[in-house]
Amino acid sequence: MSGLIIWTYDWVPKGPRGFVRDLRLRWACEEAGLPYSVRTVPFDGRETNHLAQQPFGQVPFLTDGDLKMFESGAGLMHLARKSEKLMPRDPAGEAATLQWMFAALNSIEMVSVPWWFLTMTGQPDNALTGWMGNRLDQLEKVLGGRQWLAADRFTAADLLMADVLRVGKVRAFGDRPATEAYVTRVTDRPAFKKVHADQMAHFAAADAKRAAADS
Ligand SMILES: N[C@@H](CCC(=O)N[C@@H](CS)C(=O)NCC(=O)O)C(=O)O
Repeated sequence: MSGLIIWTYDWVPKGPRGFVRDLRLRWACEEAGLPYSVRTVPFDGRETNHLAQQPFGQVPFLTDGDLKMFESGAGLMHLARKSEKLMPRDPAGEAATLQWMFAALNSIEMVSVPWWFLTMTGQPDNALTGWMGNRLDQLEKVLGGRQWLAADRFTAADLLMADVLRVGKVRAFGDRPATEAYVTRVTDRPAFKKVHADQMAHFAAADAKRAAADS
């Protein structure tokens, strides 16, 4: 298969629309001006139907010619290597970008996703609330002193961090003005708006296809 292909589900329920992580890869391609296409695997039967591409039955995964990758963070690193717009080429800028990409996934999302899950399942004051608050407070201090996480300009680290932080429940948890301004700044970028609309349109088209098949 030639060219960059971002794989996502053919359909998802309304709740996760706009947040399915193929958006991270679409967004990076748009920022970098990398041509890509989007293809799908079935949502129904995901537990078993594409384990060769993504061993947990999830999306996204990426193909680039003969190369195949799963994990949105790994896919983002792959794209960041292709474009200086996503990651500076000087060693210090690259190191700063990589460390903040890992921080987004391994220090913030690692807490925020289980915390979000517990709050969504009727446990707003759960065992992770203190941990979550601490992490967000620490990040608020960082973001109070800078516009961007790395290299004094937008990088893939901001794309990933803002994507982790833009979840409604996370934004509404406490008052952190620097973080809120940061999320707004990053998600105001035209590339984000485009890929968000594209993902919503993708799943709306899937609804229409399902409705036509049922009628
Ligand atoms: N760590 C993975 C997480 C992927 C993930 O959670 N994907 C969600 C969609 S955003 C999914 O496929 N959920 C369906 C499932 O887990 O069955 C990554 O960043 O790629």
